[in-house]
Amino acid sequence: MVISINQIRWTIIIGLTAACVPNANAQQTNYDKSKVPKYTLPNPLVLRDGTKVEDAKTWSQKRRPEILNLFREHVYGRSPGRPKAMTSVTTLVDKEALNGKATRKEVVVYFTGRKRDPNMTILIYLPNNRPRPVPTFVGLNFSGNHAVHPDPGITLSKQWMRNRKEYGIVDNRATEASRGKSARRWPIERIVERGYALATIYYGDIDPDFHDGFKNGVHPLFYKKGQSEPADDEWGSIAAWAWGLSRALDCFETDSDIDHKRVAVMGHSRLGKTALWAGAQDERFALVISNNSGCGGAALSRRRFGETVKRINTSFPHWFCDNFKKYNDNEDQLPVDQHMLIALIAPRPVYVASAEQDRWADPRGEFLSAKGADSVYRLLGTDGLPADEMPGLSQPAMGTIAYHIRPGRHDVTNYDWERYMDFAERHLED
Ligand code: GTR
Repeated sequence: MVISINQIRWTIIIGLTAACVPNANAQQTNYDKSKVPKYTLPNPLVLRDGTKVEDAKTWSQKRRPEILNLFREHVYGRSPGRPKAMTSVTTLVDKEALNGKATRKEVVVYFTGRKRDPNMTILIYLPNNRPRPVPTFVGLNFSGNHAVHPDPGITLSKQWMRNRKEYGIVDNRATEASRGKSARRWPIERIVERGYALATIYYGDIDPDFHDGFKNGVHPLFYKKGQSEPADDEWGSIAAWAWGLSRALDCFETDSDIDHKRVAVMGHSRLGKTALWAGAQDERFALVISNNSGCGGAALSRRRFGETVKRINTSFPHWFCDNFKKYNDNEDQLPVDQHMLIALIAPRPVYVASAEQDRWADPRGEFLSAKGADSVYRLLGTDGLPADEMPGLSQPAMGTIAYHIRPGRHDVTNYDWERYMDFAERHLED
């Protein structure tokens, strides 16, 4: 083989570039706690005009709507409500799923009532050992409903999915080999054994997770005449996913199997950000769980530790509303920080969970944010977060706000789920 000088030159250049990129990124990402800048968080209990919030009425009538509006305007964007023509159809019921321990259902939701428009399929497992209606965990999934359990009765998703060989996803579509590939993150047998139902939806049914200028997914269903993408203060993908969760709750209200007053919304990572925003806006969610949600989720933006506002807006320009980009490298100007997102959930129970190795999501920032909502929870007569300092590994602090950090990486583990069910038992059982 003859190698030309030019080939050698290019190899060196490519090699150097590859070697430099991770270093450049490493320099931009701060993982040093001594380099966290000094910052002042906005006080959730002071109105924008400087008035102190000293009672529950001022919180719920003035400050809560004010904060909600700020998050809509500057962070996630405004979303539409429930479409009038929305319909749902139960397409499948198997009372003998999981060896007779559960009933499996699938409900297809037609957002506009028209079959050709985007629609979502809710997969539901109900415990057979508990009288209905049952309290329910609802959460979006990353890889399709068929991936949460090897159960061959689950309908295989036909939606676009990011290619992933090890998940059996070929040409952006799931295959039979995709079944059960994320079952590790969804301990369905344990959930039904502990007496809860699980409802889950593929998030790509609502909006496929890539930046296409909002041509696919639910956004175009709501464009005004002549509009081709959301305005600066209108919903990005996270808000659309959260909107889908609220539409699932609309369906639960008419489903006699599900206790719609006892629905816990749970999500991991970008879907943890989504669960928080869904729970913050929609007070019908009785309990909210953020698993390793990080930047734009539970973690405080002002700490700029791990993933930053600029970084997330650059890697995922479609997740937040366009106004959020104004805060790239400019976090101190944000009229909110993420502790106020958690405060919006008050006085309903909220669980924030971190993982030790998940520094990208800033575990300490997640804890401080949960703690930062404590004053609102206490004003509303609850016990808030019973921890002044960050608890040690696997030592959950559980009040009406709960927090834990467990060993290991960015993931959802059985440990996480068991704690969420302990928390639900504490708050959702009579
Ligand atoms: C990462 C992103 C995080 C988190 C994560 C995920 O790439 O930077 O904010 O959302 O993806 O959702 O898995």
